[in-house]
Amino acid sequence: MAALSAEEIARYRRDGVLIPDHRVPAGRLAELRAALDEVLANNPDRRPEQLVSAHVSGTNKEGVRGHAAFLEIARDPDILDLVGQLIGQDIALWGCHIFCKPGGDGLEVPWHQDGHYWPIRPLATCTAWLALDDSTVANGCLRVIPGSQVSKTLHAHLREDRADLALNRAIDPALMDEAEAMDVELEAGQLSLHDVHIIHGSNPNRSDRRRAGVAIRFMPTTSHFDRGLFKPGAETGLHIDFATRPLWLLRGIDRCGRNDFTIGHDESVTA
Ligand SMILES: O=C(O)CCC(=O)C(=O)O
Repeated sequence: MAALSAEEIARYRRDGVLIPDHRVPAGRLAELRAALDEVLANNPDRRPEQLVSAHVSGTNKEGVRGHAAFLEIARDPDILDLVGQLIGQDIALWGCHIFCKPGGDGLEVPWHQDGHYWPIRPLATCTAWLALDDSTVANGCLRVIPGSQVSKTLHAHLREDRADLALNRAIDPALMDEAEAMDVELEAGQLSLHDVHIIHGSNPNRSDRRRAGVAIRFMPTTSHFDRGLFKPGAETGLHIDFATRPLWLLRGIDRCGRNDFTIGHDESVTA
């Protein structure tokens, strides 16, 4: 079992982010990178920072042609062991978003809290952000404000419809201090874990090296994925449809008893 120490768990609770001592094996990483190449080739009309539901193969209802390799990695027992120590052993997979920033023109991800957009009540999610390329300050690694999740407050976000942003909602700058930011630098195959309430974002990629990562979204099944809460795509500028988004029960049982694990699993969509 991939295990976090008591100190690491305490650090995650305090900071809202953790880089566990874990690496995806080289062979697996190579498969994922090949799958990424296919997803990029199959979605030429979609910005590569906006590849939502990349784990759903075929043409999914959110318009992205994903790849089963990303579903496979979401089922990885080591990753589930790590996540389970943070959110409990009843785990649902509800999302998987590739953020690939090409060298030279990779978009900025504005400072935001994910919880702002997500129809999960009570709001609880751990994201495993797996680096498919080395992710560094130079190529626009993930940045977080450690501790910003502790109060579990969702702060006001402002709408910014700029073509150079990967999302169109950004936290009101008066409500945070960028000087407190921590750069989450990772080598390809490493991952970070972050809490649903943490303030995070990333700079544009001004280097000539691609920065790709996949954000795998896990929630405890004590929470309800409430499909009716938001209108499709209304909140983020992303093409998302929570009404038809498939969920997978990966461990344990559906504790709240209200999650629907059948919707969106039409064979032609997820096969
Ligand atoms: O990959 C990035 O730069 C941003 C990731 C992000 O916003 C997320 O995982 O929620």
